[in-house]
Amino acid sequence: MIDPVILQQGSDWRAQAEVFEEIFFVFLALGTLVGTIVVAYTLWNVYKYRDDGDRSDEEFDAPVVGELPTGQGGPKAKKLFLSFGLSAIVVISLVVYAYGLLLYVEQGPDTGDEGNIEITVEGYQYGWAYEYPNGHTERGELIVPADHRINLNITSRDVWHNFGSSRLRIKSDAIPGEYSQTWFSVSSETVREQGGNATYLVQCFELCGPGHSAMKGQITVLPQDEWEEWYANTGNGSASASIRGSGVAAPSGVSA
Ligand SMILES: [Cu+2]
Repeated sequence: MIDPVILQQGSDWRAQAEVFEEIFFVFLALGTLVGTIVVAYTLWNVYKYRDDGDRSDEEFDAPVVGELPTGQGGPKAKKLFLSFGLSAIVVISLVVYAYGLLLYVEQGPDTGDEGNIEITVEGYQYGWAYEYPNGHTERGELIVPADHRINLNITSRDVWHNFGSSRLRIKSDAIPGEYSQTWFSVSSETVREQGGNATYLVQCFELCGPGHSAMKGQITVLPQDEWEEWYANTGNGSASASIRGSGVAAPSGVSA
């Protein structure tokens, strides 16, 4: 059922969380650098042009409102255009860079649609229901395999909700009669690091009624083989009951 080549590709994808962390770090680093330069330059000028009582008023070349400071043969204007040019380069580069990454976040990795798992998420007052491609439904806990792109089609049964998981950096509206899309992917390394199954808290991010704060769920990511075993048994209900909360696959042959 699952192509091993796709699995291989899975480890090269970038999760949304990684992308957002990179954007955050780049903006923080650049902001700190530019801020340090601007503040240092300002303080240096404050010191350099301080009033030490030596200068008479006649020598003072005050700036004139509405005029570019070109009166002194150009050096001041050069400085103005240099700082304006540098700022423009920094801002334009950041816009292009962030826009490119956000397009990736929006579209997700190109998997040729093979191996992707489509899940329908339905919010209701107060909880989450999930429907798998084989028609199996779960409440509260979404169980998915590592190294796959999980596509979520999110909707609502009653009022506006918002499906999100902070650690996965995903968040999408759940609106009655409409479907919004998002995706996520957790690598098998992450699952291994977290001791065999990775769990992520799901919360509602749209005030939807008195039970809003209790509208929680969980995403559980299992290793490929464990998930397949679990999924193969979802038709009869027994495996589903045994895995809930434990994150451990039911022993094979337990059904029948
Ligand atoms: Cu809600």
